[in-house]
Amino acid sequence: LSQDELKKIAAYKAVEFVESGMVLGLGTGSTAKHAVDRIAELLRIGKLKNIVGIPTSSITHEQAVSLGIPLSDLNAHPILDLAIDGADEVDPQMNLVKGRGGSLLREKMVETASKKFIVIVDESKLVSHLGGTGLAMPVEIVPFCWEFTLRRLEMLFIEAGCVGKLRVVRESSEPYVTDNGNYIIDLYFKSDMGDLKEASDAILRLAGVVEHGMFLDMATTVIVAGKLGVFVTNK
Ligand code: DER
Repeated sequence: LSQDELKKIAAYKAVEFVESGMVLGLGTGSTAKHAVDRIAELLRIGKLKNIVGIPTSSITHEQAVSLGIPLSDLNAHPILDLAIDGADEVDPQMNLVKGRGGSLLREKMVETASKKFIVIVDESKLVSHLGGTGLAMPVEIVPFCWEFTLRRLEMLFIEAGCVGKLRVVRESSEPYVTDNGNYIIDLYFKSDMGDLKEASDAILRLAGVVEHGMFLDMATTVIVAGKLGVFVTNK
């Protein structure tokens, strides 16, 4: 089974937990895309009814519009029944790194507003601890004096050999701009970044930081698709 087939299996399993009448957070990324496709298919054949989708990015918004999924937003629906989304890393405590697709702010807003949050991954996303070597930890920052903020982020984790890189649009030096008009700094660690909650608080205390890609204690279910099958783990 290819990685994309595993992603599809995890996504379809998650959609089994969707009930008619739900207000749903629609995730972003190649795994969540399968879930949005599946929800639209079940709506089309009448197996699901009265679903309202709350997209976590403009790209998911466009996908849902093209598939005819009724959409709304957090202003109209400040509490959601369920959110389904992918992740870049999942640790044994179900803490996540998200944001390599650049949508971490709206994802975190939607997913913290959801009663339940199902994470869908293929087994390649499972890690022993977050922020492992070579894996980016995204931080959304304001564009104003971004180098100043990048340096301050590096200084926070100087013992962990942290290096920050401004995310640019593929094969260019143009800064990547999020749906919210912000930049993203990807942090790379040479050694363990330490206590995740402390790291999270330290990052968020920096003026100029908008949000980071650690989703701590948020997932209520993780669905992993791998060579041996698909596994559902509840918090
Ligand atoms: O950017 C994001 O947060 C995405 O959800 C990402 O974490 C997962 O993307 P993938 O399903 O394409 O691997």
